[in-house]
Amino acid sequence: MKQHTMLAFDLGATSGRGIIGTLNNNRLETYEISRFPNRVINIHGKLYWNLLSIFESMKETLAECVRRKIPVDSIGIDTWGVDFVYLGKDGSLLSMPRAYRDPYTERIPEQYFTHIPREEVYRITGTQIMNFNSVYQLYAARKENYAPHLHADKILFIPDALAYLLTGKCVCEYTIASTAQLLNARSREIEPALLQPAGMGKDVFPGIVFPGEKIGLLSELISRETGFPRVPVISVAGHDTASAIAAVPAQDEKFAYLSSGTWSLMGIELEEPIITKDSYRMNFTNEGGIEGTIRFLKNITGMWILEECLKIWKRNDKPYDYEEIILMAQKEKPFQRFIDPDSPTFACPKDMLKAIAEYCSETGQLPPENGAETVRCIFDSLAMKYNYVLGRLKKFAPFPIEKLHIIGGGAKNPLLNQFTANTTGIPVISGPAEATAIGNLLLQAKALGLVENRHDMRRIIRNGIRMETFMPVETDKWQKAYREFLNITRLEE
Ligand code: LFR
Repeated sequence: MKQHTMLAFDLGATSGRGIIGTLNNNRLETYEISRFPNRVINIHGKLYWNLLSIFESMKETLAECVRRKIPVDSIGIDTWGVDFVYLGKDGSLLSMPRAYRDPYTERIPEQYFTHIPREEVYRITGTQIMNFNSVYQLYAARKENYAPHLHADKILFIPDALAYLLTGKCVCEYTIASTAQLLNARSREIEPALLQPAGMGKDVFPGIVFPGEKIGLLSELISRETGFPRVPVISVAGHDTASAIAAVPAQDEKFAYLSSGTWSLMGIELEEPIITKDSYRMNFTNEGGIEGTIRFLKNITGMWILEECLKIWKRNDKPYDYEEIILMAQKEKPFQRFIDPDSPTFACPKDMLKAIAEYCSETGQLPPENGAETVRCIFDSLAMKYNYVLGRLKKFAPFPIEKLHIIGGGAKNPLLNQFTANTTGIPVISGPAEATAIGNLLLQAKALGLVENRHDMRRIIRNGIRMETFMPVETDKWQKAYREFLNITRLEE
């Protein structure tokens, strides 16, 4: 078999990366070729992503491949969900994309539900109600009379927007579209009625394409500018979480996954959506996966809280690295205080340390006094929240959940992996940490006809990475602390 080399662009809320993957005899070798910052920019109180800077970094990555003589056969792009850009009639970008943490959607869903009731929106889409979903962003933009919204001819989600900048072709990739709360979960098409309150019709979205289809060739202009050949840009699973889940190295279907990064996405893989009164009440989502699968999952606030604390410590001349943080937490006394990571106070506070301290005071607990106490509180609380969501997930799973696969950057935290095994009482298997990029690369390989299906993909991953298993220990102690966590956070079981 000819050796194939692919380039994955994997964009998260804090950084973007170019990853080269080479598939040779069913072995995938990967390495990072570029890494660039991604951040939110505040302009007159509105929060934006700097799409042009991302685009520039992508072009520099292409030029770097040329400099290093890497013979790339295709390109794929995955990013975070829900955000989008508006294009004008002439195809020009009307503005930078608003960032999902922009408070413009605060209290907007409730107003939207005066047009279409909340239950109805969930019944059609099966998507969890979160105020940053594209449907509410569009409605908020309409209410603001946001000029790009009023003049839009087309809307492209972030991976589609970047593919458009690279190829000039407009598509609406299915997995990323499924985060918008605009898709009909059954027909997998945009539901026009849901766009009406935002004053738009279905034709603002290009036709849906599925992972594995080709979007187009790299544009002649960029090819000339960078020296990079005109290879196909492939529609992978444009949503980072979908790409990550495609890369869960599971052997059978009896698993739950936790895709751990800025967000922690916990769920199961299904053949059909589950849209019931209970899934509505517990706000589980049915996002689109590869090969017709459904990602039945829940968003849990993940490393975001820690990332925000790290930023503050860095500003205060305490630039802790990840290993130090883990060591600090390990040495600290357990279960001194708990937070609910998903409390709205942690969504976008000006000062995360203050937000944690206030939460503790309000719930009758002593606020953390130093970095070690803070990180221990974050890790204890995350592990507890994972157990809480897993308990709910078990009620829906059509199979016994026998293990939890933790993938993504957060999988590199052995302490939290062990805590999670202890609190959930099931084995935790960690890795790959690079799941999003690996999923992206193997979906390109599938589009090129090099692998057959997700089972093949997962076998390649299993053979190629080091996985670690964490068996539950001290479960009684953790169960007791879990009761305490439920008491403090007032979460109902
Ligand atoms: C993870 C993620 C989640 C999505 C959140 C916001 O990076 O894509 O799946 O809910 O970001 O887009």
